[in-house]
Amino acid sequence: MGRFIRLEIRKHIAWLSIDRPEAYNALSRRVVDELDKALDSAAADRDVKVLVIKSRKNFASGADIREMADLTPGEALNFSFGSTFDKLAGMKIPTVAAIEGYALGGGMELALACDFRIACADARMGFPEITLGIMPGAGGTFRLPQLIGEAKAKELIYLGKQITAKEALDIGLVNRVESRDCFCDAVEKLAECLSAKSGAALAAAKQTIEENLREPDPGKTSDRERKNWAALFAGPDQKEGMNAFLEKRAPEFRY
Ligand code: CO8
Repeated sequence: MGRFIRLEIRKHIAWLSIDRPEAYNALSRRVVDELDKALDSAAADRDVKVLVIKSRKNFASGADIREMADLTPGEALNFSFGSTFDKLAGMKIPTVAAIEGYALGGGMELALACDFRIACADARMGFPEITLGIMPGAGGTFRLPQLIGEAKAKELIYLGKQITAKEALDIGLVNRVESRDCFCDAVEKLAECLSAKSGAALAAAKQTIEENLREPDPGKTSDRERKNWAALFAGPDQKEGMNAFLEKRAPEFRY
């Protein structure tokens, strides 16, 4: 896919990995541009039902500080990764961040833009931006409080300290923590489990959850849910899922 991003598609799962180990996978402009293109490729592939973002050793140590050090405000605006991370968050398929090692700053914001975060027991997470005289700028100020609540989000962002995988699990920042020995298998199992589900139902559930979080007007949320729920009865997966139950067999969903 590029020098720093690899995209491999196996059994309906797109495995997107960041490969810049010498800088602990720091997110340079080029890394993010390659990531953006890889997201487009995965989204355009009708065969892909799940996207996993992974890395070797470290998930991502944040935006590249060397590249940011001398930016003017205008240049900083152009450097921002927000639109790529919004693209990731807006993908129709379920997305998983497989976090090992450091996930800091922009690296953590990348993980926040995914639906699931599964962490290796040795992972270290945090938002150290404040220690650099800046703040999160690619989703951290809204995705983090939405996920873990305002008080904990402010604590992480204001203090900038790193937390362990166990602490991240306790505050709901990650869905699961796995030992190093089980980590890869657990990620693969989760991705396979998601890929066997109805893609249409997953996409509808994801879209409804996202829209209802963005626009939590009580009048609209339940209306939207009802309509999106009913629309699923037009597709083959609902018939297959229900008939499979009645015929006491496993469903075989098409996309
Ligand atoms: N940027 C650039 N280089 C980095 C980064 C980074 N974020 N992180 C690590 N590196 C490089 C180091 O410079 C070093 O390179 P070299 O060997 O050439 O000196 C190499 O990776 C290894 O790093 P260390 O020697 O520091 O290794 P340690 O094991 O001692 O520490 C840490 C590892 C804890 C990850 C440490 O490197 C560190 O604290 N890194 C910085 C983490 C950080 O502050 N991240 C936040 C950056 S700001 C941000 O992400 C803002 C997001 C806003 C997004 C919106 C627009 C972009």
